Amino acid sequence: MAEPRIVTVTGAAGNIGYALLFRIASGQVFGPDVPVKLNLLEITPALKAAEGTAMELDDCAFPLLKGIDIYDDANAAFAGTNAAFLVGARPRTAGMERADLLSANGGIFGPQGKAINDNAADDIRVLVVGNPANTNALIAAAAAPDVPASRFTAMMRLDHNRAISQLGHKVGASAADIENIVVWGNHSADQYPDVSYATVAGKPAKDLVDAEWLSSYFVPTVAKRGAAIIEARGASSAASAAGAAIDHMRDWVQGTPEGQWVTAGVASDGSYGVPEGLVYGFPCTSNGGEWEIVKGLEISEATRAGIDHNIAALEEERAAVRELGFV
Ligand code: NAX
Repeated sequence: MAEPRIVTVTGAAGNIGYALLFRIASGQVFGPDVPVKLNLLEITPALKAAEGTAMELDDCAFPLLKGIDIYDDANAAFAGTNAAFLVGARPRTAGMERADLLSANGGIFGPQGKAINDNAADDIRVLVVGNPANTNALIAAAAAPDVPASRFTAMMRLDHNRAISQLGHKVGASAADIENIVVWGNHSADQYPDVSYATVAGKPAKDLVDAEWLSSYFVPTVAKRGAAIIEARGASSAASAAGAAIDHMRDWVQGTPEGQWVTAGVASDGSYGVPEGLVYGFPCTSNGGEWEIVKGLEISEATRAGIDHNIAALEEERAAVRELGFV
């Protein structure tokens, strides 16, 4: 059997952590032949709750799970880590200014980036889930100068999956029939879900839906789905977020299917006019363990406006955290 992969999950005692850890332990990221060891990172007051989750992981007797350790120290939690899911973050509370939110998260993702830089394995892959995910990934990457920026990614896959489902419901197709949708930009209400290149059972999606439905229903429904879930459940997306995190890391490690792309938040190389370095939702393929931005797509006027709107939003966030000294 292969050597165990060390997987660190931050915010392990939280909602998403509870939905995520069991799926990692069952082999859904690295495959059915690769054992895993889990490192759970939490803040000190949540260590006991993390212990409870670890007890339940134990009780599943997963054949691939080779150990669980719980930490409140980032350097220890990232020692030898091959894959990191950065889920724990400071949520926005009533009356909190945006600068305070960015500052509080910079205080989490900066030190975690440095701990990854100093302790993780050379093949470290990082997925930032905690919001504001794109900018938190930027902060973590900036604190890790010895790790290629391409190894720090942000989760746009939940938005991507939501877009697939909404299109599927509209045209009466299953998710498996839908390919090459993309959600450009930021994991926020600014995002631009785009069916320009999507196909449904091989047919162009654009021919199956009208522009009015796209602009007045599809785009806002996908972009505001997180709020709709909170309203319905009384709690934010957890299992679907964990599912998307699994999809992202699995495709990164094992590759995307031939001829298909997915959405990943990756550091821009300047493609589509997105300023270099911004962590931005792009159509991506993964081959040999590296994300690659799909190049050369024809960009419509509507898509251009969506891309530009997200550039402005993420530039603003970058300027704010630059002012705070995080990047
Ligand atoms: P919870 O509040 O249930 O859990 C968060 C956990 O993080 C808590 O147990 C807390 O103790 C821990 N934590 C806080 N600071 C930490 C630190 N410095 N080190 C380690 N652990 C720390 O939130 P949950 O519902 O699990 O959501 C987690 C994050 O995911 C939030 O920021 C949320 O906004 C974000 N989301 C991102 C999504 C995406 O698509 N990118 C979608 C789902 C979700 O909204």
